[in-house]
Amino acid sequence: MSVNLDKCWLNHIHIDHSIQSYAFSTETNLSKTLEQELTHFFAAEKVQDSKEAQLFFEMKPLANLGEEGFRMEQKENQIIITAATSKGWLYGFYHLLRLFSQGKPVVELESIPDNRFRMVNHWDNMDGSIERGYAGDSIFFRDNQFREDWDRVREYARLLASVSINALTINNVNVHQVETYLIREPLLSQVAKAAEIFRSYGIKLFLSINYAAPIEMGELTTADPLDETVQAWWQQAADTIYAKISDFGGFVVKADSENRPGPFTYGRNHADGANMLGRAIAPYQGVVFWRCFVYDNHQDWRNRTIDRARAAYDHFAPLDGEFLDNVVLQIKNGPMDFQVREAVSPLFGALKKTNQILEFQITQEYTGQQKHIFYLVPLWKEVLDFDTHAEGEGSTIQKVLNRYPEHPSLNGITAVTNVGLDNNWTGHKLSQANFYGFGRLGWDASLTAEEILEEWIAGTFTLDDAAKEVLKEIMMTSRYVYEEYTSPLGIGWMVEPNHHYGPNIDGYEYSMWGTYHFSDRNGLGVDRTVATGTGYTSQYYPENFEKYEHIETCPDELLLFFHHVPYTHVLKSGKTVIQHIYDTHFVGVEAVKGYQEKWESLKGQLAEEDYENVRLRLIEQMRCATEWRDQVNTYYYRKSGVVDEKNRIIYP
Ligand code: GCV
Repeated sequence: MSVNLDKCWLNHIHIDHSIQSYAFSTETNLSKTLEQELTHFFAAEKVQDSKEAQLFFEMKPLANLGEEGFRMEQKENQIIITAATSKGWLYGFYHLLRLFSQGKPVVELESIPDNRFRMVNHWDNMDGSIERGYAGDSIFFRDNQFREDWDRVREYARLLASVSINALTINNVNVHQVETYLIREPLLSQVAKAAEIFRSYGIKLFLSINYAAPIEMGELTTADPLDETVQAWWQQAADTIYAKISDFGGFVVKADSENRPGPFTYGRNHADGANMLGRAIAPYQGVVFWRCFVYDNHQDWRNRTIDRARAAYDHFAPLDGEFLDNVVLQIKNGPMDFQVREAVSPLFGALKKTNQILEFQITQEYTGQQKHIFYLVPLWKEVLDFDTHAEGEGSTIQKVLNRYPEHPSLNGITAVTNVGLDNNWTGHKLSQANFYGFGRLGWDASLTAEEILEEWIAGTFTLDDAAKEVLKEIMMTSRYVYEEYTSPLGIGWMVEPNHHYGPNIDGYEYSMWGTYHFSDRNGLGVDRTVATGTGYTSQYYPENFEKYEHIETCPDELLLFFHHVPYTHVLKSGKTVIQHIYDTHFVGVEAVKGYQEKWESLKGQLAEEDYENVRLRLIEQMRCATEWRDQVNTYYYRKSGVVDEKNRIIYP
């Protein structure tokens, strides 16, 4: 079955805005890609009855637009897109399509991206499986080879560029199996082919690498970053790659993390490791993304002084300023791991002399695995708008990303992508909105979650206004609803271990992973205070430290992330913790039931395929939410012995 962007956004071009022809102001190196887009656009049936309007492209190096920005205006029947490069034109053209799909007029505007890097990371394995992938197998690999479906890769590049993504990695950060390494032949030529396709859409290709590759490949006995033979090995590796792909982006590295090799083995630190790689690719303007997801995953659950949440800051904050200019630290949004609710990583704002990129997770590992509806953009907005107080009030994460370091700044946002071979790319049709939203936020962090959703709905479906509102309401509430029927008040981690789907309240409680809730007969939560706990709160600037350190000021939704409290503790809402747990679990399941009814009301306005896609997944969401409710409520009733004041069914 063919898959293309018409199954996604950019689908509904409003007829009043149709245009008849296009022209270029100067002889330029117009990219083939844009030409194809225009051909595609003008060939579409929907523009054949169009008015006599003309689209005009102007190439001017306007200083304020930079390399990627564009300017747009309409003069009578001419729409003019001005940019310094054909990439800027392309982004401008996609923006125009977005306006058309929403039936909006062209108003004069200049648009430049908020982030230098807007990137996605694939966790695709060479055998074709995807770690934490929920939309089918890899679009790149099968049986330890490239699939060589280059048309599909091209469609994907188009999908990415349409939401302004300008960089990607194609392979998993967990790099196994030496015979499938991509940094050398026989697979490097295929990487070059993929890079060529992405290049034509303005996207740079990066590779994840195994830090111990010289050993794994049987060529050296050490991977010590200060060892000259190791340095020479990586230099040679870099030379080989750049000889094939002159604009190769660089490396993404997961080192000393979850059993991956790294510089710790040799008594070296992360700056030693990252800089060694940075040096090898610096002559080619390559960039190293070095992940900060580094923690002890062999923790003793009996030891309550060790706190996984502390780890990234403890490892990396002391190294601020020691990284080369072409090294970027890649930091997950929270200190734990993409939970439905967790605190924001205190590393943002702590690093002032180091390039940094914020890592989100589009793929719904802990957030319903593309079987549950979960519109992630509100969660991401919360992170970007979080005030670190690094330079006084208003030092939001987005500002921190733009501000540090001043020279040079390779800032950005990246995310683990959620696409696979499924016909609609993301398995759950509504998960497309997360992919779309990530790209849009990367370009313009000031957009609201609602604005982004409206854009996506307009480009994807043909719905009347009432139906649009129904869909918006479902999606805008989905994060809270998911949170209600899963783990309470910011504690997280009550999922089935390994695959991370469905409830298992004590699944991680006595494990080595550092992810505990410490529920006993009196109470629950992790004490991360300086006064009596792990001291994690001290990693924040004073304003946030004060807020989180004290139960009285700690927001309810993060209470159990920061504090261990009795079941009878009264929340700011006026409810006890135990009653809150009971109530939210009942309310959450009812809300999913409501989603089912609302979705049924949309039948007839949606393509049957899309309608059924979500209807079937809602049945599973309802089953799973009910399981969560009953397990969590029963568990806490049994632990606490406190009865539900509304006398609903809780299994004794
Ligand atoms: C790619 C979590 C996930 C792992 C993932 C890891 C990471 O632990 O469960 O699948 O590994 O994060 O971000 O490296």
